[in-house]
Amino acid sequence: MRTVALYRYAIPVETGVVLRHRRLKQREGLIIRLGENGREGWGEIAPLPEFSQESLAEAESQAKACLKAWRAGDPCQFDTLFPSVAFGLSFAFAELQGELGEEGNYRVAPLCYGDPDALYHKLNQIEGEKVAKMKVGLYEANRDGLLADMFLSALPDLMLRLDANRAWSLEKASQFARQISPENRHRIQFIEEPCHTPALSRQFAQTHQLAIAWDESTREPDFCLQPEPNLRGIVIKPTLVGDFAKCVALIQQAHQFGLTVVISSSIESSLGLTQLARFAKQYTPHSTPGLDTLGLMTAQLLRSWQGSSLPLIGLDSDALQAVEID
Ligand code: OSB
Ligand code: MG
Repeated sequence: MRTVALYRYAIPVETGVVLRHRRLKQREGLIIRLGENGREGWGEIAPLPEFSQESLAEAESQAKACLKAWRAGDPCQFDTLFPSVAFGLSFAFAELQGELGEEGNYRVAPLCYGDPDALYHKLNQIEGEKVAKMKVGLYEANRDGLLADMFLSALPDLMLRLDANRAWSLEKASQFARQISPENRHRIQFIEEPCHTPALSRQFAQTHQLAIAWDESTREPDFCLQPEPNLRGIVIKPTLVGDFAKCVALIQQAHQFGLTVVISSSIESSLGLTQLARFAKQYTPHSTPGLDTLGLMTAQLLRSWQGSSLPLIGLDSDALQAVEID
């Protein structure tokens, strides 16, 4: 017999979490539970405002229809679903079928904001590859460049990932690049989407001999992954990309081209984040995932992230409400 359950959650986030044009007050999403033959599979469906095309209400009605159909014995066609729904359902199936490993990659690339001392302490707690991530493009490009160069000079074993989210013109990107000392350049692992368009990002990378990575580009309808000069890797956010098999295919293609793949967060709750850590352990074991977003939340949901002391919301909490499916 097949059983299904659906829950809606809302978790307050730390003040000041800004997504593109809006300030996030709480993270909202859905949790699904599938049961069959004494086994369970859980999944999270949480469209990210400003990033996902679908709303939570749209995702919810699609999820309900899928859950009903599956309970009645029908298979699920992921390629017709919203990415967030495909992610949540397919990861729940993967758990149910034992296809998602138990062990997770909980190493993080800590997000750094401007205080080298704070980063120094975080990095000293990290074993293995010391890699941090810095958002750029929000302030003056010269300032971003000076700051990145300072981090690299202060911490000689630091590798830095930068993320510009397509914020720069070629001129702004060049201002940034000119602040990076030649001897520090090779420790910039990559800059995610430096310029307004992929073509400008390519031109920038070529001119300044800096490595880049695709993030937004991987989700464009006509995206076709190709090896190219200065392209070091791709970022995969499964909530925005889609189902398990689709993500695996993209990873395998990237690995064939020798590219680094970073499994990354769309600010899921700890339930989704721990699944992403397990997915990363399984398919990108040599790459530090981009999952350092639990700190934006005030609580964890149902499952605990290794080492986190945030309170855990259980099924009995008001923050989690059962949704009728029929
Ligand atoms: O800009 O890559 C982004 C999270 C949500 C939405 C967009 C982004 C992010 C992150 C996640 O940066 C953390 C990471 O990728 O390291
Ligand atoms: Mg990015």
